[in-house]
Amino acid sequence: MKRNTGMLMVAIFVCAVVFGTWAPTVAAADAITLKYANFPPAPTFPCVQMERWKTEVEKRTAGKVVVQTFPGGTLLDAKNMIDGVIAGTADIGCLSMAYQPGRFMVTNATSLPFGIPNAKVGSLVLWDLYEKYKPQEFAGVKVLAMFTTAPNNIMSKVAVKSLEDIKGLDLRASGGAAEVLSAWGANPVGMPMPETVEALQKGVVKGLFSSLEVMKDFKFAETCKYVTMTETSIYPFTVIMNIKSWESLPADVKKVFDDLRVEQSQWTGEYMDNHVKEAMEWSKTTQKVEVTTLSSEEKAKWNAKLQGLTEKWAAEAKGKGLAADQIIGDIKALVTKYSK
Ligand code: DTR
Repeated sequence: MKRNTGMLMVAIFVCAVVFGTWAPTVAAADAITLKYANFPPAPTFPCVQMERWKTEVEKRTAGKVVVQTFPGGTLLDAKNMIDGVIAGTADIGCLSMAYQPGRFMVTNATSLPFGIPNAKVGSLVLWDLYEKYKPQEFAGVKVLAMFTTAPNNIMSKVAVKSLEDIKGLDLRASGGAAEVLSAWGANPVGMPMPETVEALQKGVVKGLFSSLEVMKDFKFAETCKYVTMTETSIYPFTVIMNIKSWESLPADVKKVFDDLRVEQSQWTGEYMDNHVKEAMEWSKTTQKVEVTTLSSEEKAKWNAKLQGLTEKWAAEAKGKGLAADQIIGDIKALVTKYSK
């Protein structure tokens, strides 16, 4: 009996390896262990992309690198992410630039209303922008990926069908998205995404402005029964690595990480776009969420309110010595290029 069981186990193992259903990544005794911090809960997209990166890295380095992941702010939270990575609390961290807009001026320019149609395009635009400018905001870290959310829409407890409806409405948003809400007359309330769950429950906010996959991932569809499609702006994200941890890596591992940068950025954009569709199907069918699409007449009124935002960002950026007009021109050209 014992012998049969043993034989069976061996047979299963051989089949799994031969047919590729299980690739053993046996960590070498002297494997390099890297701590990867993330701020939102495990099922959300920043953590899904983190697990995908871990899997790819462990596979492509054949166990030479082991990535320990820390979702849910267990190692670093949203606001101390970059400083924690610079200090070495984590080797790698996932950062939402919108939570410190003044610190990440260049990359946050992508959150202006430039009509980025989806997360795939947003991610490719953001990556190219980063590559061209190598902004000072990331001077102390190695950048491993850049990606954006899908466009932001309004999720709320009350129906929003006109500018009248949004006037004075307390909606959660950060960075560029908060500026958009202000321009529409809403009252933006800034806080990192994980805090929004409680804020909605307690009635501190009446809804939020974000990409729509959160309707499912944070179960916002249970409280926010209305979605207003604005498809206005995105949130930029990056994955950064402590510079000393990066420099201590052997050349072959560095190559694996470098080769993954654009691939991972695009993968995340595509994952996000597909997941938004899935989350909205779920929200409509199981949660009876009502979706409002603004008429083109109404949308024109909303768009008109946003005209000053880019100039406002440009004035601030110029004050910081940045080539604001060139950055804006590049983003617009990249959006056109990748939207084709
Ligand atoms: N709405 C932005 C970005 C964002 C979109 N989905 C998620 C999921 C988990 C964390 C952040 C986000 C924000 O609130 O930061």
